[in-house]
Amino acid sequence: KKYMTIDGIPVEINGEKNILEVIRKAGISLPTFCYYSELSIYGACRMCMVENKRGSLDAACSTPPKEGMEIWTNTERLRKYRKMILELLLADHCRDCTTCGNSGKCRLQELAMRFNIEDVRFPNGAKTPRRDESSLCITRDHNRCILCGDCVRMCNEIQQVGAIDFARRGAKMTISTVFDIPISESCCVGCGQCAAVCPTGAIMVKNDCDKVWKALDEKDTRVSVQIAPAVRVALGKELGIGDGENAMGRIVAALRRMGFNEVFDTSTGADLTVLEESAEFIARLGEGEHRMPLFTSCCPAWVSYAEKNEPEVVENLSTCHSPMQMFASVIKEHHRHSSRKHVHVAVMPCTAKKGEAAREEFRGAGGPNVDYVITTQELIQMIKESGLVFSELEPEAVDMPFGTMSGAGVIFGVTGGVAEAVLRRIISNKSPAALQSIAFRGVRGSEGIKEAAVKYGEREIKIAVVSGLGNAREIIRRIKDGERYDFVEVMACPGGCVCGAGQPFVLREGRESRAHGLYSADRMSSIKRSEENPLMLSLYSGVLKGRVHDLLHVRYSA
Ligand code: HC1
Ligand code: SF4
Repeated sequence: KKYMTIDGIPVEINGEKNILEVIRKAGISLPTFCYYSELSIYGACRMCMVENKRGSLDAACSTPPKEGMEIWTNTERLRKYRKMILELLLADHCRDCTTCGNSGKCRLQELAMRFNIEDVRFPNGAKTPRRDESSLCITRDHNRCILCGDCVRMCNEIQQVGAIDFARRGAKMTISTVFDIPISESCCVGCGQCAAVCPTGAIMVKNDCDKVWKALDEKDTRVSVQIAPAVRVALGKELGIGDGENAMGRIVAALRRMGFNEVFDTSTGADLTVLEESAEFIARLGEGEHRMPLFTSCCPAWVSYAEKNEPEVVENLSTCHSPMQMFASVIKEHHRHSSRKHVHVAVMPCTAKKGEAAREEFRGAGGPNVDYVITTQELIQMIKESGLVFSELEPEAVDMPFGTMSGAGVIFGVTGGVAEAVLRRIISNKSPAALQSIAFRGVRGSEGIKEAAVKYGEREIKIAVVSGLGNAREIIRRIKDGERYDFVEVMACPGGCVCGAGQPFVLREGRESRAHGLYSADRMSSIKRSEENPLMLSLYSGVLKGRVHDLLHVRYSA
């Protein structure tokens, strides 16, 4: 065993890449702006400096631990140093905390409080406000940027989209799109992962709460809402329950108290997607190798990525609407002849869904099928604004007649869930043991690329499950190099929708409890397979009769 000494206490070194991880393991919350274990080390913010026994300073994030090393994390010199960094950052910052959408979640604000910054000794040199509101998914404000580079590394290393980068030098340095064009005109796909890691309010999720309140305030308007699978397991930390705990019943109760007239579960739409996508998959298998693989298309950031960067795969995208859009088509059709105005809202873990809702393909005669998308974070804000004490709400069920869903629809929210749901549908053995064996074929788990093989008749179906757009790029490279897959599930956010950028941010460890929350919801569900959802039959013989293609399918083109 190897040990180093932190503030006079020996701490074991156990494979940690840097002393920051050893220090945090020892229970000391060393401050950082630019360190994420999943991103490369940038070492720019210098907040994690520690003093070594020779009296010099090292950045903990970029110093590997060594046997016998002695460091101090909280000396007079370090406290002064950290305060100075914070003051310099604040000197160049707009400091409009009370009206900033990130107030209460901002790390600069948190550390300024923690280090008791009561005054800034330097003149305020904040840049003139320069906002980019062009995207439907994210907003950017250069005035709040501290140049930590977290967004740049997320977009370039994990998502491999490359929409933003550092530009200019010295005091003029900024984060920019190519030629500083509006972000909506860049190759950005709206995944929002840059906003998820931004420690300040420089990149935030677009906020549409006011539009939803306005609809709720209109006297004669029917406002219906659907709740995505992943939302139910992510409200925890912010609303006083455990992260990963299934809060669906309480969310339904909260939405009703806010004034929503009808409350539904997107998992019902997911059951429709499973039925349509399984049929499409089997039909394509019959058409031969050249039609494979089938790529899922329920993740809008992935669809946008394929359209912008991988046009050759676009014709292999499933023609199925996403569950959100399938459900919206059904509910809008259901109320089409009513004289009452109908506004449909979707609560999603995802920022890119705001862009999906606005696509031409998903407009009906009276406008978009989903009028507004709000993220989990916006839902939390609306619950807080309502004054509802979430943890004290009594859980309620969603509304009929669209109120049944299967466990297969619920697990859509975690990476591998779509593939598992489709397998449940197509495999002929419907025994509980077969269900179990699908779960252990390799589709579960938080790895970015998973592979599974399943027998279908005489044929072996090869499946890839991918989360994170960088991994999607890797799978496409493998396919171009001759690797054969039949079905590829892609979710743009690492871990799937449970880690969507619209959710309260969690580090890698948090993903497990959210995934676990959805798998237990599936276990508790009395309907396990989409085709066993009794609602499906009545939809196909009712609202969808003769309209399946029109209401549930779309042709994407590059
Ligand atoms: Fe998702 Fe989906 S699972 S895309 O991740 O297919 O956002 O939760 O709602 O539409 O069901 C997101 C989640 C969500 C759709 C479904
Ligand atoms: Fe990059 Fe996604 Fe942010 Fe767009 S939303 S800049 S693609 S990380």
